[in-house]
Amino acid sequence: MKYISYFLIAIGSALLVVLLSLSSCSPNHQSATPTNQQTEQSKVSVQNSNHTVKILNFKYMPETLKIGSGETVQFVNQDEEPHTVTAKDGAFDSKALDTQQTWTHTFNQAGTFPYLCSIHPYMKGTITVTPKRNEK
Ligand SMILES: [Cu+2]
Repeated sequence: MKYISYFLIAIGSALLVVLLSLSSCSPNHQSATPTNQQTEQSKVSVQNSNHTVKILNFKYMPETLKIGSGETVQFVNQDEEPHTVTAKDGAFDSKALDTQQTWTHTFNQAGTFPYLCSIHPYMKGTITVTPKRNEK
């Protein structure tokens, strides 16, 4: 009787080892996202994003954002649906962002930049970029 239980334990642990090694061999699903190109930065001062726009419940939050030129905005998709951040004039396009995916863009030019989600075009937002004091 003693030997049988040892035997069973041995079989059990062997099975466990096999299962563990199988699960660790599962293909990795990491999406290979190409690094986002940012508009060429003339300044070295800005590295981190200065502002964050959340995308939640099919809305950009905040919908309108005022920033200084040279500043960076990080967009975070917190919906279960994919969304994009696409300039109306085509100046920038995040392409589809999956859940929790982020996209950052540096706005070096002053102006008003309306954007929308190319998947859900009723989603709209605006970035207003004001020139820096020491500019021109
Ligand atoms: Cu969308």
